[in-house]
Amino acid sequence: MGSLRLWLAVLAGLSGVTAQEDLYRKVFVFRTDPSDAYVVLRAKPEQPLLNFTVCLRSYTDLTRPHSLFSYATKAQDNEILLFKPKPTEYRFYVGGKSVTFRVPESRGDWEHVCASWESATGIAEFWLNGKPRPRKGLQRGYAVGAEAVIMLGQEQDAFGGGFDVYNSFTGELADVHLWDVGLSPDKMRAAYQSLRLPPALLAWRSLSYETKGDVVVKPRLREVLGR
Ligand SMILES: *[C@@H]1O[C@H](CO)[C@@H](O)[C@H](O)[C@H]1NC(C)=O
Ligand SMILES: [Ca+2]
Repeated sequence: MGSLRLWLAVLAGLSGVTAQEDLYRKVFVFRTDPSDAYVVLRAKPEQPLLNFTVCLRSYTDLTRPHSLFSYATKAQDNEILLFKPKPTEYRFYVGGKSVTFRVPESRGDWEHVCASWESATGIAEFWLNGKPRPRKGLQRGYAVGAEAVIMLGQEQDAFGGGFDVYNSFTGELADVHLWDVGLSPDKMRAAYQSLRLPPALLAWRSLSYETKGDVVVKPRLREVLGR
């Protein structure tokens, strides 16, 4: 483990082993297809979210539907969901309603996405590889529940469960962040470029997580920006 800052804790409510770790230059590898593996991320917003931004980077050759980020509350399993139903579409859910962002088919490289939402206007932004797609709107006036199970690898159809393995993620995930603000365009680009970022509810450089099943943390094989 060397310099790895890792400690273990058993959390009340969910039996299992949790790590808090700086995952700089590391990835989660979900090895099987379909997969029953998942990673639970620990973050507890102190109050309902009226603004948020979620960003992550993925590397996969899946063409079937798959979940990238699943944030479920007891009242709504699709409270926040980033889902890729097919190679040319991302679907972004807030409070169970969704908007679709069409994207060019990936050239088989890492893809960086950020999705943000603002309650006051209902404006949803979707950034792909540091560039915004045309903005859309949903759930104006809504508040995202703070008590949530946040998960990578599976799409929740119930609070912490209800998985369909044919919506699971297979491949590599990295640079996962969640902020309780809408990031400015500069910060959206900074996230894509892996530059310095504002303090976050979930940050890749100090991620509290618990893995279940066939998912492992590995060093990156190369720089994600293709340099
Ligand atoms: C949400 O964002 C809007 C627009 O930036 C801002 O006016 C508002 O104060 C923010 N609300 C919260 C609770 O952060
Ligand atoms: Ca669901």
